[in-house]
Amino acid sequence: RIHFDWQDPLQLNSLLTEEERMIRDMVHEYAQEKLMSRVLMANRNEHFDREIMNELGELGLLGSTLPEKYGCAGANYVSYGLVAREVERVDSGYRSAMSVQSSLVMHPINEYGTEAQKQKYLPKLATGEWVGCFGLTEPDAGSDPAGMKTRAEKIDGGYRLTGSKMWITNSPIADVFVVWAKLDGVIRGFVLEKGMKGLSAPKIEGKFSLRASITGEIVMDNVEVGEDAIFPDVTGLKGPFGCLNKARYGIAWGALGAAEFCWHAARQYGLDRIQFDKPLAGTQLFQKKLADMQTEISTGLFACLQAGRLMDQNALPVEAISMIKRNSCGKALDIARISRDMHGGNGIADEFHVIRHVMNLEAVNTYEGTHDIHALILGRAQTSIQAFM
Ligand code: TGC
Ligand code: FAD
Repeated sequence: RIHFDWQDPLQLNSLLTEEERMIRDMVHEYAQEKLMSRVLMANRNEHFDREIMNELGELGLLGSTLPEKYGCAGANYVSYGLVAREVERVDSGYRSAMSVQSSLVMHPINEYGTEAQKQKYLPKLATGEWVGCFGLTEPDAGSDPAGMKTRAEKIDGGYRLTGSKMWITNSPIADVFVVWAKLDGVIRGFVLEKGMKGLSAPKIEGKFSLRASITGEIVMDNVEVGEDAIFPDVTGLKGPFGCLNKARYGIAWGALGAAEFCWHAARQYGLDRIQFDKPLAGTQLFQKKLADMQTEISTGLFACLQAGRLMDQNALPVEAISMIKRNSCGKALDIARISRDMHGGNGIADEFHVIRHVMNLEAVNTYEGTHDIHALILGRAQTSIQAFM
């Protein structure tokens, strides 16, 4: 009889290269040793430890898919996904910090920036010396970013930006701000820097989700930038969406990492906890829930792996990214909620970590396109009828 590995039933591990496994194992060790030990108090006190960015940089995990000539690791997208899974196994907020820096700040600079912009920003973002943020969402434009009100106007020698962005990961500690604004009615990308006159990034307090990640606004009150601050060649929504594609792909892997934590925790809890003179894991209802978790996570990871292989060949349609982002986030949230229930009263105590994943996954299911928005993207793709409006 062939051995059944309950943790990897479909042998995903066998489809990874030696290098991919090495990167995964290195990040697993780092995340379990250095992140897991911090996360309880970070979440309780709503605190992001800035030092984590330097640690991620040292391990080559910031902008890891970008070219080595800018100080990046030049890894593939499957590795990027495996990294997201290991970091998010600990906390979605830590994965958020990493994926914003990598996919939403370094990726657009590399993809749309001038050589001078690349040389100026990428090496320092790669080491974590600088932290970046990405401003697309506004108080009145979330799912519909085309409705943004932030404006750029041409002035002598540059541009003047006015407007505000809302719900921006990393903004209060950011050195570099990639922001999207309308110039003569067309969406354009700009790189702003901390300390510019009129630029501020107040922290949003009182989040009950992603408390170990820092989130804020970006307020631009007549911020003047030079000609060198604009991305010269990208116009329209395809600019920001090109970044979201990479981030959504990483989230699809990451959310399943959080789900795996919740699944394994429920299994162990069920083996340890005796009620009615037997372990909870010996009841039919408990086992059915564990089987459902195992099935959803294992099949979901295969979808992510296939997406990663296609992305590495530049052959992944963006609609497929919507499918895996939506599937992973929705399933992970369900799994975390069920695991919380399987922990009984202990399930609401932060020492057991599951309630933190539940709260985090609420936001993960919302940001980078909500669960329903991705359904509408897929609905449009198969009917040719757009149902947004
Ligand atoms: P639509 O007409 O569909 O498209 C407008 C233009 O954009 C192009 N496009 C894409 N390009 C590249 N990749 C994609 N995925 C693209 N999707 C669309 C499209 O081809 C078109 O180009 P062109 O040249 O023809 O003009 O635009 P729409 O206004 O109808 O869009 C509707 C919708 C719902 C699909 C879109 O607005 C959407 O995805 N909304 C969700 C918004 C969102 O995801 N926001 C994320 C903010 S960032 C964030 O949450 C970071 S959290 C990070 C963390 O902490 O981890
Ligand atoms: P809305 O768009 O107002 O949606 C509210 C509800 O209405 C949702 O259920 C949605 O699915 C539904 N809905 C909307 N339109 C339709 C429709 N046409 N048909 C049916 N249902 C619809 N943004 C950034 O730019 N940068 C960041 O770094 C960033 N980080 C974030 C971090 C956190 C912790 C959070 C919570 C958000 C972050 N966001 C960021 C913003 C995030 O992308 C938005 O919250 C998200 O896109 C949804 O927008 P909204 O909150 O305005 O909700």
